Amino acid sequence: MGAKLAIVSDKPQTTRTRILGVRNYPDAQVVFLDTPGIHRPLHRMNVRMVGTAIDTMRDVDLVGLVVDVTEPPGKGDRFVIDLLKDLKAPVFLILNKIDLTKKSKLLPIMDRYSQMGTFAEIVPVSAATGDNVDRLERVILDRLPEGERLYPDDFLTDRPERFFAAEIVREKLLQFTRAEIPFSSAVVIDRFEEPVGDPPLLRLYCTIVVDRESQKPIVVGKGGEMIKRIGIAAREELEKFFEARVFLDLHVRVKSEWREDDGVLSELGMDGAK
Ligand SMILES: Nc1nc2c(ncn2[C@@H]2O[C@H](COP(=O)(O)OP(=O)(O)OP(=O)(O)O)[C@@H](O)[C@H]2O)c(=O)[nH]1
Ligand SMILES: [Mg+2]
Repeated sequence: MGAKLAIVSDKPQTTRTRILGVRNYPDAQVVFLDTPGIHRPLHRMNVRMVGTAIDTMRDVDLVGLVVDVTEPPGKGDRFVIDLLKDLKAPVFLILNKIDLTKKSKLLPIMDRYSQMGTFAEIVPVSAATGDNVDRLERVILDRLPEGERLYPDDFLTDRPERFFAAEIVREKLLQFTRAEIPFSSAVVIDRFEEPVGDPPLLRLYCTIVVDRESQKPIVVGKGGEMIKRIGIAAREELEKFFEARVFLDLHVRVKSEWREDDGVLSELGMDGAK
């Protein structure tokens, strides 16, 4: 997209909502929709996440299934590929992380996937290095239906600024914590004060929500060490994203069973199946 719209982490189920990004080409416009991954839902939150993914794939002109080329296809992949069989839209298989694998390993992997389903294209890429991403873009453009552009030229995303602010804080929380914390926490923006002054200063008041009392001291850390670390890393990235100085106020609050709470989930932008 030319901008970072989706946070990244080494833990599964990082993306919780549908994120729209628009990319313009000289003679085309592509609206990319990133969704949560399809997984076995253990909480109401995860039911909504999977619902978002399934709704989105029924709604688009083309589906890109992104898989990790370093892991052999398993039961989960088979489940998703079977779901995709009912779609009218063409499905591309995107074999990601080719920077981590030998070229000679690619063909056998492609074969295995081809036996599991029908793909309009199979495209190996590296999201990390950008290798072959231009080819992926070209084959996407080749398959898209003709039509008017859906968004103005300067439109980048449908998500508001406070969504990205919360996601950037959550990315650092995911980066520095382990075990159950990444899965059982969320970030809420309590107040977002537009940048004022010269140089501009953005004031952000955030709450990190955890599921249980015992998780609070983990996120706060000894003598507040952990929350400070999260705050420093988040502020650095927020300043780049918003091109402003940032004042960041972080709190931790326990809200038990928040992943089962429809009100909280909607507030967090997890609409689920509509
Ligand atoms: N080496 C390598 N690592 C990558 C590549 N693409 C993604 N990763 C890593 O893979 C991990 C997962 O990346 P995400 O962007 O969070 O993956 P996702 O598919 O969006 O996953 P969820 O949002 O959790 O459903 C992160 O640690 C990334 O740094 C790649 O091309 N090469
Ligand atoms: Mg993601």
